[in-house]
Amino acid sequence: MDHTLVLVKPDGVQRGLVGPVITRLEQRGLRLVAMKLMMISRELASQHYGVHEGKPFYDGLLDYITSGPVVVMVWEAAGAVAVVRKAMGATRPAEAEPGTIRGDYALEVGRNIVHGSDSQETAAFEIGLFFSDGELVEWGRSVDRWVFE
Ligand code: ABT
Ligand code: MG
Repeated sequence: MDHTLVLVKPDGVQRGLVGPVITRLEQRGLRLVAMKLMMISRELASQHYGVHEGKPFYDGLLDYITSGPVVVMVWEAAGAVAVVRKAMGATRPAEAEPGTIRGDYALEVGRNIVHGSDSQETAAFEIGLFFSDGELVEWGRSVDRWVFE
């Protein structure tokens, strides 16, 4: 099944939104396969946001993502990348639909609570940045047959 990397960013952790983010993804039916709380180093941040290097918002983006602890997770489902992107809502929270994480909890692009990988290739790259293979837990839930076809 497909995997995607989800971060609860420093603002989400500071605001006590780790629980709500996890609850939404859990209740949707995705399966959690890895999770940790950590500080992101400037080095790791520059790898994670390497595609944005040179853009005007790049330095501020690194300041933001390294400004406090984050919760990093890998979630599993068929089509996990797209499912999570939709659940997060638009990058600019002012444009995010109500009912999405950003649409319910955020207002500004530089305080948008969560990150989710934007393609399967990006997901594989980002998961490799944050986790070793041995940290991904393969497990089943008794409810899986009622969630996954
Ligand atoms: P991330 O989950 O952080 O990657 O956000 P998302 O994939 O929704 O948006 P992208 B396009 O990857 O932007 C990465 C971060 O850069 C910030 N940003 C982006 C700006 O501040 N101004 C901009 O004009 C753009 C395009 C917002 C994104 N996340 N944060 N913080
Ligand atoms: Mg992105």
